[in-house]
Amino acid sequence: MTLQPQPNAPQPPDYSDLLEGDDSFTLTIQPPPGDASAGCTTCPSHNATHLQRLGIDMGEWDYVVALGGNPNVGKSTVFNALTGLRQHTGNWPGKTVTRAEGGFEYGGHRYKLVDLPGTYSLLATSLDEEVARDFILFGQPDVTVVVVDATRLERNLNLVLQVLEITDRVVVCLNLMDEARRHGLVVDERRLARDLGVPVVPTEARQRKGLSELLQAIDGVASGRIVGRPHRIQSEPPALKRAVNQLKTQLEQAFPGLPNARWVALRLLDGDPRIVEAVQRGELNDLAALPEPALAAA
Ligand SMILES: Nc1nc2c(ncn2[C@@H]2O[C@H](COP(=O)(O)OP(=O)(O)OP(=O)(O)O)[C@@H](O)[C@H]2O)c(=O)[nH]1
Ligand SMILES: [Mg+2]
Repeated sequence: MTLQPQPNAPQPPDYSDLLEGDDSFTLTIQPPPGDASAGCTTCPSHNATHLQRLGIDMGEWDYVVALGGNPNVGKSTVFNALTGLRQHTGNWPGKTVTRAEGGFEYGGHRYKLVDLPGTYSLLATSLDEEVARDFILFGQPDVTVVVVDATRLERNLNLVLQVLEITDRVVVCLNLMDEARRHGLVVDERRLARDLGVPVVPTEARQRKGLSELLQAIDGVASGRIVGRPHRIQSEPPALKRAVNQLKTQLEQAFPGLPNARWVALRLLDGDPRIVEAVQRGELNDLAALPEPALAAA
């Protein structure tokens, strides 16, 4: 990642390193929905590349997308722009306290989008953080979009790196780019994408800028056209590796189908009281289902 103290013309994102089996795939800026130049809104080719906001009226969906990130970085603003719903937004942290769900259609697929409370870490300390953590870890989203504040990258990347430890199906939404510009910060998003090994899409969600590119990246990762190759910590001491593997096997036997058993094993070894309790009570598989999602206002 490079922060340069002078503004540059924004470069189109380049995910060529991450593309799998489709060399022809390029990121092009689509006209915004409703644009008069967009052509006939009823023809299939239009609908294949344009966003249709489905609100709470999702019906069946092809993919589930989680929207995670630190508090107050614009997650609900992105959620509202893509679903047409009106989740509470405002300029202070902690507005979203439970998960909300809405839908959209893009690229011929139907998506369920899940707006999560803000969290600094997957090592949750508050109830809202647990809601986010549990969904990212156990809700088995097809894509996790981590929204980050471009003006506070270092702090925000902590969560990104934790999420990259558990899944490679990640898109980083580099939001508040207008604020970064105002502060004279230029983020080298191509370098960041290369360093992280997943797509990084600059956005200004309040102005609805960059959302076409965000949708293309989500669609690419969901469909498998874009395959993330995150850099992970390799230097695990052999004793830890043995203990984790042993515990992981036991967890998988006790909770068949449990996603991210390795992460749970690490938390148990660390003595995380909530995870210890969930294991003792046999509730581990229920974590992602609690609490019920809020129905966002249409
Ligand atoms: N300047 C600017 N403001 C933005 C942008 N995106 C969102 N905002 C504003 O940032 C504030 C926080 O946005 P929210 O969408 O509520 O943030 P959140 O991440 O859902 O917050 P929590 O639910 O509290 O974690 C709101 O005032 C938004 O209008 C952006 O790209 N640029
Ligand atoms: Mg929110």
